[in-house]
Amino acid sequence: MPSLNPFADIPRIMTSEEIIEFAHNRSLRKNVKSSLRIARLERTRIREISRTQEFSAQVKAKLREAVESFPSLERLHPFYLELAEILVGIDRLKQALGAIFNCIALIDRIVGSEIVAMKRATEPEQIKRLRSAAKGRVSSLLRETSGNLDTVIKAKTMMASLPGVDPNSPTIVCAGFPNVGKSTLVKAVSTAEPEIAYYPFTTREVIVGHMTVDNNVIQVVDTPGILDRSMSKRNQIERQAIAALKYLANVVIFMMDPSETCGWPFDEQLNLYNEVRRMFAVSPMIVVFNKVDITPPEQLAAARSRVPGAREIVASEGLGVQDLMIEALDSVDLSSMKESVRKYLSALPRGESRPSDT
Ligand SMILES: Nc1nc2c(ncn2[C@@H]2O[C@H](COP(=O)(O)OP(=O)(O)OP(=O)(O)O)[C@@H](O)[C@H]2O)c(=O)[nH]1
Ligand SMILES: [Mg+2]
Repeated sequence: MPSLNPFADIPRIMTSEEIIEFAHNRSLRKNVKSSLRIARLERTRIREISRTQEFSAQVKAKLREAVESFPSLERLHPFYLELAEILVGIDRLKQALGAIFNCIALIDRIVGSEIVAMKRATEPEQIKRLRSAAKGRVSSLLRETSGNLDTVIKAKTMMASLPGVDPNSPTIVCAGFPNVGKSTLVKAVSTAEPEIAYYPFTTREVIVGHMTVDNNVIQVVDTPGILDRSMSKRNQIERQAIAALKYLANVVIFMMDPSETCGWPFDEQLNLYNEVRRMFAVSPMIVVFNKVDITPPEQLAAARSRVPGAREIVASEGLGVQDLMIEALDSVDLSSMKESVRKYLSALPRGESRPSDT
């Protein structure tokens, strides 16, 4: 099955030096049979022109492949487009792809003029020099564009490592401050295998897990923690979480840690909650207090008065998780599946052996 990530199936893109070496080797393999009755000058001419043409054709094919195998930015799902912007920069990427494509016509011009000269040459040595010159000029052009190829290679590598998302599956996105227990929840209910740790910034990329219920696939998305600061100060990792909220979420589970053992005061978490609510007013949002097992009662009471109606869970023990997920499904209008989801969640073993995608 092709991957849901449009970058996952792009063939490997070669660097400038790799293309030069590849095309050079291919051109030397080109053995042109010509009758020994033809004079040495003509035999040399036929062989050297043919090798020059082969070198040029191989270089152009590799450049064209780099550009054409790259997913069309115009048709990209907005989540991937935003991630390409965050991780590489769309303008830089477009400029790199355009520059690589322009090289193809330049190569035709360079090689065309050298071949004209080869056709007119009167000495075998002169023809060989002209082939060498053609190869040298094309190689210089490739080296000049090596930064563009490196940009496209880097973009491909970074984008290919992103999770596959199905835009047609209902999607629950879990977000909040770092270390509040987002991954613990996503891991408990889905196939995702995020790392869980006692320190913040454990999750550094968007992770997609699945709940398969009655042949329906629901995506459950774990995100990196976001801090309470202006958008322009947010780093690449936080901006990936924002992109998931913006482009993937049918419903958001916004998780807060009233115990503050995450390392940040409740007030700051509340500021982020209010910002996320404002930014994504269209998505239904469920606010949840996690770690209520270790929250002192007076601290919990204060939190309740600041955010009335927040759900309370202990993600690490599975307490309150079923009802939370059912409410999330209600919000994405999958309420008809409620009973099946309840059964699915009840059947899940705690901890070690959970369903996997493979
Ligand atoms: N006491 C208690 N600890 C919890 C609970 N849920 C999670 N934890 C712990 O909190 C710590 C952080 O959990 P994670 O799931 O990694 O938190 P996260 O929000 O994904 O963190 P980042 O990826 O760094 O943003 C881990 O040590 C968990 O074991 C809970 O309900 N109660
Ligand atoms: Mg995490």
